[in-house]
Amino acid sequence: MRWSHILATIGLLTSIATTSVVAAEPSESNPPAIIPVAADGVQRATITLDSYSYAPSHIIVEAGKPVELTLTSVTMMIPHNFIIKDPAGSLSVEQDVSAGKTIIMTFTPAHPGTFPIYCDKRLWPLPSHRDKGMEGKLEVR
Ligand SMILES: [Cu+2]
Repeated sequence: MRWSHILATIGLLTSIATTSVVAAEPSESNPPAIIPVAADGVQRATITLDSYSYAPSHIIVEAGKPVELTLTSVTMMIPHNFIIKDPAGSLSVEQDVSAGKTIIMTFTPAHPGTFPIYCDKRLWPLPSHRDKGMEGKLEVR
């Protein structure tokens, strides 16, 4: 009797866990952030780096105007970086962000497109931070 009750409880907990995972999957953890163009023509945004995420993880900017990102790490120990690479070569950004530091960086995306943002740090032989979910995307319109 008791054993069957325990099994039923485990089954219930498992179904709750499964449900929450499924519910979280279809949408991104953060909605896309449309970065406004300031009066001086600069598109400014703040991105928080944690282990292992960027927030917001999906940012939308306009082509041909400078983007100024404030990268704030909220980790205690783990260093991260912020990489954007266009395989076609129109965009190449790479910035280290040490634990607990804030760094301001600027770049100007020349062409529209959607480019991956990721952290390629890894403690060998563990998976890279990107493999642990530390990635996002830059959408240039
Ligand atoms: Cu990282």
